[in-house]
Amino acid sequence: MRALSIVALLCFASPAVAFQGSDSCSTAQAIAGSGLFTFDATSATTGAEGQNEALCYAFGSSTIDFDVWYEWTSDFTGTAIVTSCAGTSEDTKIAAYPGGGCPAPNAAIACNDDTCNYQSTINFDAVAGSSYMLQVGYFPGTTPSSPGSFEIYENQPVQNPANGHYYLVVRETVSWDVARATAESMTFQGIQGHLVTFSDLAEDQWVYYTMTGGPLGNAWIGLYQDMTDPNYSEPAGGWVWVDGTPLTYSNWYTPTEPNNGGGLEHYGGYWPGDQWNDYQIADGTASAYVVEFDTSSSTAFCFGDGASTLCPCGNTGGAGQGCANGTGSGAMLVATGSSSVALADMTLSASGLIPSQPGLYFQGNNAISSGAGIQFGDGLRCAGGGVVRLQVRFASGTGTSATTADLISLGGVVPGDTKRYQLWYRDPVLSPCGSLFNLTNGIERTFQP
Ligand SMILES: [Ca+2]
Ligand SMILES: [Ca+2]
Ligand SMILES: [Ca+2]
Ligand SMILES: [Ca+2]
Repeated sequence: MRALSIVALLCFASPAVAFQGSDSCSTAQAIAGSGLFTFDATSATTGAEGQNEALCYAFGSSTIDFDVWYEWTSDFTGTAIVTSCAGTSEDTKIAAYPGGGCPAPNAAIACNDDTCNYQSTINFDAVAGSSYMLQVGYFPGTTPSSPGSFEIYENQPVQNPANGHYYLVVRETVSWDVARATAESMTFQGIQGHLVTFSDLAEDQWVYYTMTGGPLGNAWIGLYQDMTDPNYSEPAGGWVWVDGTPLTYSNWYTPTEPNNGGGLEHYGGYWPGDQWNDYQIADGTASAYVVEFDTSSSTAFCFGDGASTLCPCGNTGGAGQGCANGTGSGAMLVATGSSSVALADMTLSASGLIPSQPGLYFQGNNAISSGAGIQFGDGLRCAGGGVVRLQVRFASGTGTSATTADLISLGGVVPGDTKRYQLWYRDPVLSPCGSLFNLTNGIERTFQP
């Protein structure tokens, strides 16, 4: 009985057979939630509503031929994407209106003709439980020849498994400076966004081809020409990334770009085919932009520099270091790798240690004394509370060491955690205060999925 009822439920819920759209908005097909929905306009007529919307104007016409209608109820509050990009090879046009029956004139909240080849993608702000009228039809003069499908989903950042960063495509035609400002006003999991920046071809291609399941088309990226840069020259000099990422990799459309067309092209974006063009700032062919959310960086804290908690015997270390050890200066701890729990590629490393001596890398939940630390041995104890011993490592002959273990697993780190780290190391001969051990500065990091 149980197996039968699950099968029955699956059949009933399958949108591939259940929905084809209604020829008239007055009898719009009710659909709900995210998923794939079919449309069949092969016997549809062109209705009276939604035929003169300013938002629908494209290639000299606002009409949507052979339209079929749905009333869609959202199950999320966020940006709804409705797209036919993967669902048909025909020349569609899609519009959305407030729910509750046939729309009034000029009530469209989104409309699109071509996003990916001749197929269409719209996005609009949806509220859970609210309904919206969706009009799926054809570019004027095009005759439907077969049924197709469209997908509805919430636009959320997607994680790149290679670097742990999250990326979001916003389908909106805005100028480059508006795209940049909007990207930088967004946050995801506590991390500020920025227009996408590329470190290498792999990241570039993942964004263009993989993250949305198909070629992205023309879209802004976080590249611009800094006319105050000493290397500025037209057309190729002075290009920089918005976030200060070094421009070590470029992917201009060859051989013609950048060409500073019209003398005004100083903003970077994709051209079809995963290559870049220099555009004017308000070039209307860039119909999307890509936002990137890096993983969080680490923050160093609790220094033996005499500015806060004093070192135990006046053994002040240098800037950014722990208290001075037998070498005469302090040891410094840094973290590398991402703060992605899934990637688990974080490494701690230290320099300025006593050569060949052991040290214990450890994790704490808290920053002691609000991050100022307390005196402990020859140094300051910065991390405490729920201490986890991570790994013992011996320093090299030049006083450096690094972890080799999976710190995420050892530390029981889950997304959203903030952890503090420190290295406690031996100083057996020239220990300035005589306790024979010392510590580095602390490192604090907040983790993402
Ligand atoms: Ca189209
Ligand atoms: Ca990047
Ligand atoms: Ca230029
Ligand atoms: Ca150009």
